[in-house]
Amino acid sequence: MDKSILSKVYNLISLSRSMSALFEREKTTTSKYVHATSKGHEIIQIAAGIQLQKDDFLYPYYRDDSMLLSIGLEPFDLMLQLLAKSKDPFSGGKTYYSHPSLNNPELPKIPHQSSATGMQAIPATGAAMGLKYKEEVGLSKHNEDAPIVVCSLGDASCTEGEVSEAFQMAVLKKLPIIYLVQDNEWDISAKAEETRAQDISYFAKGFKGLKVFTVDGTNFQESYIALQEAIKLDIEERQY
Ligand SMILES: Cc1ncc(C[n+]2csc(CCOP(=O)(O)OP(=O)(O)O)c2C)c(N)n1
Ligand SMILES: [Mg+2]
Repeated sequence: MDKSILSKVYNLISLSRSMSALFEREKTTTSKYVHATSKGHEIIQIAAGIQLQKDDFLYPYYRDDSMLLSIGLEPFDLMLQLLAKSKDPFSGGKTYYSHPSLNNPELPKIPHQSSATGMQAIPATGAAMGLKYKEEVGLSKHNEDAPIVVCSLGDASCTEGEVSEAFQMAVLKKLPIIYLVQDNEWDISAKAEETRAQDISYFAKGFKGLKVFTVDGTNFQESYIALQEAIKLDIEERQY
């Protein structure tokens, strides 16, 4: 793998991990309220974020700090939101920490986030439907850089009904969307055995036509290659 990619990734991981350490420091005066960092999830998030283009749509969830850094946001941007400052690039300090929304011409687009877990699945699928429609009616061109949607989810949020509805529609309409599920086997205070009868890879395979990749999200090469393939598939499969 290209050494410049690996060195960029290493820097992003170190940056993200040091931000988590700072935010979680016991005596810190910066953040006393609840927020989840991306600790332990850095690699899969960065493998996804560095492959996104400016016209793609991203639906991250509250744990996706590393993904936000890897699409080009600065630690300062995330800190402005953490401290609810008016110059926060997401919502001018109006939304909860790590509930990003972004309309920067140079970065992937992030529609506004809800705090209810899994709620991003249906709007994200709708955005994919919109991308497909624009190509079908000639409002945008289909080429190898055609935009896609990435919807990031936690494992427990996938036990919710709306995620099933989103999967159903994505395969029925052959939509350009990747559901990136980060499985840490936890749902705040409940373990995987308490929240689900099977893991999400097994569950997702029940949706005929949904291509499922299962990777070790702490292995960069494996994560990067699977996402690269998923992005390529999404673009290739939508030939109208
Ligand atoms: C609909 C809904 N139910 C419950 C909550 C409370 N809640 C916030 S985070 C969370 C755990 C989600 O776990 P998972 O999706 O696996 O994400 P993780 O934090 O483990 O990455 C819960 C239950 C919520 N925000 N929304
Ligand atoms: Mg979880």
